[in-house]
Amino acid sequence: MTQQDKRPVQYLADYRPYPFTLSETRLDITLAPTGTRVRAEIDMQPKDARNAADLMLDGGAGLRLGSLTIDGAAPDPAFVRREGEVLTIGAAALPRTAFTLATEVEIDPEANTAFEGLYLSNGIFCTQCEAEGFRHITFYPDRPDVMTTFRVTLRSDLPVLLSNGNPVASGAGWAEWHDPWPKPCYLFALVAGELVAVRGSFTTRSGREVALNVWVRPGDEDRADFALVSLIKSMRWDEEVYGREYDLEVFNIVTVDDFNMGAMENKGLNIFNSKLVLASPETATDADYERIEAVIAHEYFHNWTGNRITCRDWFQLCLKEGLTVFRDQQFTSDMRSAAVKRIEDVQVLRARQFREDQGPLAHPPRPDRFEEINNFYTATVYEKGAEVIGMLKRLVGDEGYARALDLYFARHDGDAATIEDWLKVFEDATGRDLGQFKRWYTDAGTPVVTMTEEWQDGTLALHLRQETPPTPGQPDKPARVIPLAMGLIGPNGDEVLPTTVLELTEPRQSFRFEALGARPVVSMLRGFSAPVMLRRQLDDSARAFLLAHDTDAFARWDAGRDLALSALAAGASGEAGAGGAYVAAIGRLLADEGIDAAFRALCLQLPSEEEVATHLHADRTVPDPAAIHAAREALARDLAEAHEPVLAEIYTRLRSEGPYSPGATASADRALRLAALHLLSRIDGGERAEILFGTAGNMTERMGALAALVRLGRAERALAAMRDEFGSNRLVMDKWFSVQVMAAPPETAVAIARELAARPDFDWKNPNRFRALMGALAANHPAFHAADGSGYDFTADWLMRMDPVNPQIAARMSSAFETWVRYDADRRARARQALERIAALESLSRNSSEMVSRMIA
Ligand code: 0A1
Ligand code: ZN
Repeated sequence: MTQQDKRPVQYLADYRPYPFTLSETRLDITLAPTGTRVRAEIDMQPKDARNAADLMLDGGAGLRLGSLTIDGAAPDPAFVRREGEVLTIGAAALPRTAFTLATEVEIDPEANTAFEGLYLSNGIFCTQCEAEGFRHITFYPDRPDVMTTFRVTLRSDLPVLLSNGNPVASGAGWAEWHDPWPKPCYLFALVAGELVAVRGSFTTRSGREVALNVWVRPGDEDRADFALVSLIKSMRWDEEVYGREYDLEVFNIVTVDDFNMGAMENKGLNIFNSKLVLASPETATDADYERIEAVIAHEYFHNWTGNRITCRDWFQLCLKEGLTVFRDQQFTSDMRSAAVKRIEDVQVLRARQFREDQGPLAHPPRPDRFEEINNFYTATVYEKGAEVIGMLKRLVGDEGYARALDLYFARHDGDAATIEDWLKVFEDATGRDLGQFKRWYTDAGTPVVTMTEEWQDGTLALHLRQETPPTPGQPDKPARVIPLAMGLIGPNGDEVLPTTVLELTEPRQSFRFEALGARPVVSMLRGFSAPVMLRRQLDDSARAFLLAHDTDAFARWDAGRDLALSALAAGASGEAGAGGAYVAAIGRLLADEGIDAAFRALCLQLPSEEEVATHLHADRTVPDPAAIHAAREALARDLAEAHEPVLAEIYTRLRSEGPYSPGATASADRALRLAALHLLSRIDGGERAEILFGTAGNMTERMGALAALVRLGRAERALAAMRDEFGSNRLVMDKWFSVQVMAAPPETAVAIARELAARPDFDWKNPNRFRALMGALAANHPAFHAADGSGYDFTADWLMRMDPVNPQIAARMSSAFETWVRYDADRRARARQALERIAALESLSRNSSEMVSRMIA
């Protein structure tokens, strides 16, 4: 680790308020690629005039300090110390009353390849300050509980100069912005560049007109409309559903090509990874459109849940992220299909968060220690954080939730709050004691709920047991409160008990249902009412029965998934013909015209190989990646052979007609059509895919066809055509890189990745391009876990190359290894070796060092 990276582990228990209050921050920034000058004036006051405290400011090693004054005079140098990332001014050199600290620093945005702080992306100056990026712009108390108003002057010849808040004044080469809402510095942003705006406006419910701008590079204007429309929908929805109104005269969104994450909610100036804004039918898939709509909403919703009410410290990250994900999920459910959205969200949760919870990186939604906070922007903090709120809503009811949220906004507007504050609001609004519920925030791990049934004389008893496996640092976990939504279905398919929520609060608990005429089938965990793994003895015919009759769409889909998983698990352990029940059930589903396309498409998608591995591991079986792959391929082929006529009919009937629409109905038809295509391609040699690739008028179908061709190893022509047509479109070329590795047969994937990485257009310092390739290999389960260790080695080599350039990206990608302990001894040895090579790297970043040491602990 380098000198500046040395910093002790941070503990939640060590939280202390900042000893100074800030009343205004003024920044005057003269932009230049290698020498940007930042003048900062901070008006501040000690909180306790009698007990003087040292003034500690965060400041990265890249800040070249020019001058520092207090009320206009330089302090005695004996009282000024710069150590690591902290500048300390001794209390003796400070006034006891209000004072102004002024600093002047120079920074080098062009050299900033980590994309944290101020950097240049294709000639556009932009910033990323969450979580601790502001310290790379100027000396400052870089912590979320220090809030103040900002006044910013930007100086540059570039035509567009943006910062937070409202525009105050501008002239040739300068612009002034004022943000009247006190905020922590992680929400600061500036943008300067040659940009054009796609403009709109929104009138708030109290009649204020807000100017909306989506800023893109000239030439991209025709791909920004969807984002603008999504923004307007989000603004309206937040007023209607949460009563939240926007609070500035202008809302700016800027797209940049180099961005470590998806997007950022800077006050009034959201900055987006261009892949989450730019879309046209020819270049973006249905999934891209859905994600753009969701992320635009997510960032907008942060204006209240994140900005007006922020986090006291970074341990509370899920206070804003869990809630904002929950809100964007609600929004998407309202805009599209609630049932489909729920199933999609659970798929993501199981694939990413359950996986995280099973391995060495498991942590609670609210961690209590970290070395590098950027390593905690995880599926647990985001997606599980949202699930926890969903459970809370289920426990207190919709009305209780609405009352609690009103109280939250009323009580904490302008605050930097904690999870304790959040739970107290719910307790005060609903009268419910949430002491036990809090464990969902403080304890890691996915509870396993085991259910057994007992049937006698018209009474059904459900015996439930909960256990949460140990996770790092948390060997024993007490019982949690688990809301289990369930229903009962009679043998004739009628529902005999509509959805009821059982509250499991003890390690073991039984529930009885009496006076039942005949033994019903239990539909359990409806709507995925809690993020748990459910274990129950259910034979394939009962699963098929639920898939046919359950009234809850999620539970119905889940019954089909269970059937598929049990077929795949059996297939992977060498059992031949294990998928009979699943294949037959899918046949009935396909024949039922009453079932909508979206649902059928979801049921036709086999669980991913990663998911099968997670399932096996939870069952204490060592997954064999090659066997899982073979079993999945065999099951896909069985499905195709058994249902060829109906699949072919679906494929032909759902041919796209008319202009493209990214809406739920049209995209569901395309999803079903492509699911059919993928199965059919197992038996038609790829003929249909070849034709579709050549004729499709939208990227969704083209990519679907291309993936099928890549899997069959006959995509050469299609790939060349795509490169010729879209070689200059970065976002499409990211897909081009990705699909070749993600869908490649396992034997060839690593070699293909190697070849692609050697191409001159593998611009690896661009996070999207790096992720397109490395993320695709990590997602190709049998290739990443290739028996010869080539997947591990290739990934480790690139992580080592990326780490000094962009530690955040290297560290995030290293989580590809998080499941290494579940595999056989040979693979474990190879994975460990790869991780140890990374650990041994001289000057390894704090980011990667923390990740790797947690993984090999
Ligand atoms: N708050 C953003 C996510 C984000 C976090 C960190 C970043 O840079 C290191 C960038 C964005 C969100 O939830 O969308
Ligand atoms: Zn967020």
